[in-house]
Amino acid sequence: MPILHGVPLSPFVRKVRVACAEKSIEYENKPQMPFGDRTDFLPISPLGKIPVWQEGDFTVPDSSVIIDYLEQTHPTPRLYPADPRQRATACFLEEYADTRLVDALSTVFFQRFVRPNFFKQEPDQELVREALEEKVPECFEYLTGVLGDDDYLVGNAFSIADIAVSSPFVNFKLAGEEVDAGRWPSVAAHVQRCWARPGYKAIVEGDTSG
Ligand SMILES: N[C@@H](CCC(=O)N[C@@H](CS)C(=O)NCC(=O)O)C(=O)O
Repeated sequence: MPILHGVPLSPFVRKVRVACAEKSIEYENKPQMPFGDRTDFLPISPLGKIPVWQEGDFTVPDSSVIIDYLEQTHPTPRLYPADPRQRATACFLEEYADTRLVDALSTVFFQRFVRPNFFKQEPDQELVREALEEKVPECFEYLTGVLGDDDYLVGNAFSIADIAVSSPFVNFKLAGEEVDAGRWPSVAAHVQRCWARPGYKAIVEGDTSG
């Protein structure tokens, strides 16, 4: 059986878990931590990051690369739009989510959840303030514009873009935050719509059950 290396709470590991749930791919999870001594892990993850996907001797790191690989090996249901322009848009939105959105949402998660629980350190409140007051609103305004009146981000069909965008909101929730539905109603509804999908629902419930 394939192995997914990486702690489940990572937004990048969760992307792969959701993709596997959508495609009904079975795997074993090995909860590799993303910090501390990773010497033994470096041979299969040259950047030292999680996740890594393993099938026997074959290993591949990086959530985006892994899901693209799984799309080739398990084409249905498709997670990438068939139309080349829509596919390009979906891949860019995945990149936006993996960088700008994860930075905004995971900063709050790291300060409020990881630092106290794993490092016995107090959160840096200035970093939390900057994220919540500056980075997060900028992201939510952008996503509001992309969504328009649609249910999903690209071609109004669930895709890799929706997986990548909705995943770090689980970490935001673990940090005690949620989208202000009064200010960004379409973003709030989009996250809930993604989380309600079969397979994704159990993942969110498991990750937030404490
Ligand atoms: N582009 C990578 C990013 C993965 C990533 O940054 N993972 C974090 C954990 S959430 C990590 O392993 N960080 C450890 C490090 O940067 O040294 C992907 O999509 O898989």
